[in-house]
Amino acid sequence: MKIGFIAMSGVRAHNAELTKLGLTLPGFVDRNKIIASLPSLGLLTLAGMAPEDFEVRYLEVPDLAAVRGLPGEFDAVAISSFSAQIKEAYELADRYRAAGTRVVLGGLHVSALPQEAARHADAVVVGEGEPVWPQVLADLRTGRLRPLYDARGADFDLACAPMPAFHLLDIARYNRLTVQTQRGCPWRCDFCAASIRLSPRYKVKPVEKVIAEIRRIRELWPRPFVEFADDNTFVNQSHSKRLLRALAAERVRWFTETDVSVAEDDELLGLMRDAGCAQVLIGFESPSAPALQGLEERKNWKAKQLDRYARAITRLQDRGITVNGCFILGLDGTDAASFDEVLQFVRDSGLYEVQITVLTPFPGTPLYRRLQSEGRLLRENAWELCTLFDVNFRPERMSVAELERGFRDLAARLYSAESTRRRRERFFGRLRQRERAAASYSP
Ligand code: B12
Repeated sequence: MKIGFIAMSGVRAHNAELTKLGLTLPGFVDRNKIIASLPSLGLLTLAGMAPEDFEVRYLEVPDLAAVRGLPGEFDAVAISSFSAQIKEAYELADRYRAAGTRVVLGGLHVSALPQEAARHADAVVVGEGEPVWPQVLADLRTGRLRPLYDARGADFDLACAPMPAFHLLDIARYNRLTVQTQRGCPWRCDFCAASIRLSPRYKVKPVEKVIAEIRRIRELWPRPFVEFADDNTFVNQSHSKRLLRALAAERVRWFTETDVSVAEDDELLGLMRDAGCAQVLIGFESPSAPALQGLEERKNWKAKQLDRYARAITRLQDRGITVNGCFILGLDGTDAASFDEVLQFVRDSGLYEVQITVLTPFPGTPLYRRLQSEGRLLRENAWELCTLFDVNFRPERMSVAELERGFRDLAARLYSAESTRRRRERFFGRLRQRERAAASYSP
């Protein structure tokens, strides 16, 4: 049986003006070029589980409008997409079903809205794919696919994680590859649409498995740059230290997502540097206290971290690890002054890299339900606006137009060639200074 694993891999912003801005600003282009070329780790993982008598192929569809008919012929296809491109995924699924190919849909969006997805699929997978995928394959073989495979509650043990089928990739097309070291997050931020929606419990992949994946990648690509497809890597500190010690021996450079607490532990920071950490992405969300209030629903954790932000950035960057600070515009409690506040914080803190996004009500999140119940969604089911750059809600203390304009202007100021150069120079200047000071210090 021939199975096609198809990743919808396009989309930056729905709004043409924003897309143009994204394509012309230097700081923006750098990050966009990097991340736009990541493969779907979810599909590669499932492809890695297929028994040998299945013929498997991986392909990406960045823009369905550019594809006439079908992108490839298969007995069955497994299609993965996030919300922003889900309507294209549904259209592709419809085309395949019309041609007699069986269609399986899964992923974050489909898990949030399985009934919507079921209108376009022979089978829908809800939750983590691994616990139910062997059954899906068995049922495909016997021609008795069930409409729904629900993995919620299965709580997949990452000690059983399969090796992703990296060999299916045309490696030359990518500038990074992803490896996942953990799923879930201890925090419950109301806007979060990442893996806590599939796997609420924080869990880690055994160190040996992570290293095995990196080694497999290195067989295909001797000096890769690895992006950990994690939500919050260093929560379990003793595990993190073991992972970092093992990574140090692999001599790879890598990027990951974590929270601000990482900067509290000197030993951890030293290990991160020695293990090849190039950059960490941290969701600061806002430099203003009212905006952080209530964002994290379990312990109001985010609101309690604001005082640590500047120090955390300095402590990480002083070890040569750049920080990519993320800020959300349009949060409740913020008004038109918030754009300047972000700009000021970025300048004062010396952040090397910055990412701004618009508050986005993704389906399946508490934020979505809240905005819906408050009548603040601009359009229902407008999933194509789930890009993190398009506005689809009524902000609390500014108009939609103010948010859109403020976001565009802030992007222009943050990502101009001049601002980007200044941030880089400041980081490298300080690093050189510290290296000189360390070299001249003789105890
Ligand atoms: C790497 C990444 C990318 C890569 C790779 C995307 C890809 N094709 O997989 C790139 C850079 C291309 C990308 C693009 C975008 N991304 Co992105 N990305 C991530 C990131 C960092 C990791 C995702 C990952 O690899 N997870 C690990 C894998 C193993 O998990 P998984 O994909 O969920 O797969 C599991 C299950 O979902 C399931 N499964 C998945 N697909 C399928 C399919 C079938 C058939 C089955 C059975 C099961 C199944 O099985 C898998 C194993 O359990 C997350 C943030 C995060 N930290 O998680 C954001 C994230 C997924 N991205 C997000 C967004 C918004 C985008 C963009 C819209 C950005 C933009 N403006 O262009 C685009 C959308 C692309 C699209 N086609 O819709 C949001 C999505 C939220 C949502 N619900 O839609 C996230 C959560 C980030 C956030 N800030 O909220 N992204």
